[in-house]
Amino acid sequence: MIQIDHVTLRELRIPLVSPFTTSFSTQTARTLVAVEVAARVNGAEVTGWGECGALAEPVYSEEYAAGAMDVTERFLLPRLAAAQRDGALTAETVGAHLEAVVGHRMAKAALEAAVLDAQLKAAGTSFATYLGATRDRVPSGVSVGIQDSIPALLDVVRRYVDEGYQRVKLKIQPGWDIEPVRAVREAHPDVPLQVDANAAYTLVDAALLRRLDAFDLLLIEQPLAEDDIRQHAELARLMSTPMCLDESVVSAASAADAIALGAAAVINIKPSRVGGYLESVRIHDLARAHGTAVWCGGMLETGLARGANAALAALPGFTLPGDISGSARFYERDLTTPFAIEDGHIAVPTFPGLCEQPNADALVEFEVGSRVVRLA
Ligand code: OSB
Ligand code: MG
Repeated sequence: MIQIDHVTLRELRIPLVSPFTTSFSTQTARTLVAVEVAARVNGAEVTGWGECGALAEPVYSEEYAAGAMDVTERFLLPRLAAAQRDGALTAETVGAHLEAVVGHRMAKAALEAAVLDAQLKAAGTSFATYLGATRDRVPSGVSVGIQDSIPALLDVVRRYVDEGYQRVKLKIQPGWDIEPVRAVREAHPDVPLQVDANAAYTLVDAALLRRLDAFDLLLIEQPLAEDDIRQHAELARLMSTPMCLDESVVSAASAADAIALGAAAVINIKPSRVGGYLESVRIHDLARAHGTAVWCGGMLETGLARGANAALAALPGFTLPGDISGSARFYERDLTTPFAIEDGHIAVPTFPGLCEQPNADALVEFEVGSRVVRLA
């Protein structure tokens, strides 16, 4: 059982090494909320950390960083305070205590991660051990944003392939699809390649999207809107490229629907999007039972969550390389010891909990605001 004394919510703004452009935005910095939980576990004082996946603006999903901070303070933390007054709080019950609040999965995920981190640090247990991870390193994939030109794209992809990345994911959108994918495939005939549209197309584009079948892609990720699970199933029947869902899968329940409808041959499990690591494990288990491949997606995680994603991706059902690149792909300075890609892989952390204690100077450098909420 855990007893939280107070929670510090920090809004951080961390510059990116290069702009990251998707069909929904161009980011030059990662704005995120870091959750620090100061607690007692079996009498010992511990600090746990969680990172909220929400971006600065509600353009990937409906959540956004300032909103996550607000809902956490106003509606999530009071529920955890009530739960611990009843003496019933553990990381495993955080999800149930927050269930009455609709949505806000990224805010819930960050809080659950921070409580779980505190609990595992108190026990001296690594996240990989807690999860039952079966590998000590995971293959590293890279997500490549939309570029200004095809030569610029080829330069960027060449650099990542030379760094050892095991698969390349290209962001696509209408007007930046067939030709960039063709150019990368011609330059790298053997590289494992996939595309991500972030919901930029409609079923009317089916004939265009079918042309991607010529490029031997591992999968196409989320071509249609978040709500269009049934339409993804229709599109999947029209294409030979395996259909993968990201935005549409927000829970184990929606994953079950997507699998049953034939909308997802593959699922991108992004812990923040689905409400946390524990729901991620449930989706992994469900997908594995159905023979549906999964891989671990990302939200430009800092060191507060990158290693935890690697531990999750070390479960046996994660059969495709994830968007778990080295810290240097996004950040010149990370909040923790940076994760480095070695021989195309990221090592699964062995330290207790989900992350290292963040560097205090880095927190100061990147902080744009903070709030302390007392629970005890
Ligand atoms: O769709 O997977 C996505 C980043 C922000 C929002 C959505 C997505 C992404 C990425 C980057 O593709 C994944 C990463 O390396 O963190
Ligand atoms: Mg995606």
